[in-house]
Amino acid sequence: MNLKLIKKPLFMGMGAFLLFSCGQNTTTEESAQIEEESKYLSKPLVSHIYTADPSAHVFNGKIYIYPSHDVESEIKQDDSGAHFNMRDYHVFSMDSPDSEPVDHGVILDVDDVPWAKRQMWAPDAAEKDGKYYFYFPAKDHDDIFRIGVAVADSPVGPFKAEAEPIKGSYSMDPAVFQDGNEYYMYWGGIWGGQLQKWRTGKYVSTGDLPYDDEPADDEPAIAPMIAKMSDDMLQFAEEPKQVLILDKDGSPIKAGDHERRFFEAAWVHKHNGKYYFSYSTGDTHNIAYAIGDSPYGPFTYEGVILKPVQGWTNHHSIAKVDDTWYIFYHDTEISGETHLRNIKMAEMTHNEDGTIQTIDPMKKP
Ligand code: FUB
Repeated sequence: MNLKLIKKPLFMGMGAFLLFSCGQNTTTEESAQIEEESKYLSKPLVSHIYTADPSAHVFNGKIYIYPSHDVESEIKQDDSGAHFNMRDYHVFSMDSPDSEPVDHGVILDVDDVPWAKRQMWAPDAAEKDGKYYFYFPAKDHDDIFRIGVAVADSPVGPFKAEAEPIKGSYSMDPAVFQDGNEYYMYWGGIWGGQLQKWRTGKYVSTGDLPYDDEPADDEPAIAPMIAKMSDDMLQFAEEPKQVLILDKDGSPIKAGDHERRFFEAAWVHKHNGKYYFSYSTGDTHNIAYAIGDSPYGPFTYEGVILKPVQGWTNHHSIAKVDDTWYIFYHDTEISGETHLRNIKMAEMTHNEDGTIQTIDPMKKP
């Protein structure tokens, strides 16, 4: 995340338009209310705490959402997202897409993770043989992002963290995808997520700015990572590999192509035998997607699933509930502050040809 580039609120000009278009009988206050009510596609799912980066899964017929827990802290905003200074996680369940989410409370705190120091960022969870695995990134005591795992007998915890992060893990935004009996972790994020500092296979930081270690604009963009999980779900079962995102002509998307290159927030879902790799484009604020024939890719860039939300970050997950696909995402409707977000959900539709209909989060259907 680049926090210098905090986006201006979207649709700033819309109020003026409504004032003119609502006619003489509409007061300024009423117009403002109409604007407020009409500008978001969905309403916040949770409002008693700030929540972001929702990873949703259906376990035993129920929806479980594992979000980040945004908090105000004394840490100043910087270019690496230091003020996203989260320290614990809650889990939420929903009986159906229309029901109110139930908060099951704190499932993991930074103080319960020996290797972690700060910044509990976007997590994910998986179920295998009746056990639940909660994957989370945090900065270690050297301020390097690692990915940890905590285990529970129930989707709502209590989760017990392993004493060490996953061996060979780095960067952030883990997402675990189940394909039959196999589980794969995707991860990574550039700038504040540090992925660009691992280009040599080791952590190398040549400057203070998050973009100092990026490739040149005409070089291939930094790729997200994948590794199959071990049988016990606690380690990688193989050397991590890069996930290639290609243009339609088969060439890798370039680092300078900010509209389409991978930034953070990897997610994979499978539909009609195809694998869909979706991700945030970061400073251009879209959730984009690419399609492939294997969990390893390569994936060919296809388009945008979710247009920019209100707030700098855009981060999502995708889950099928009964026969309907949903996208879970966040914005800053409640706080107006980029680091104090609230989770939302909306229906998502695959077209007959396998493409996905673009969703505008700032527009009522
Ligand atoms: O919530 C902290 C970070 O913001 C996440 O890890 C990123 O994906 C972005 O949403």
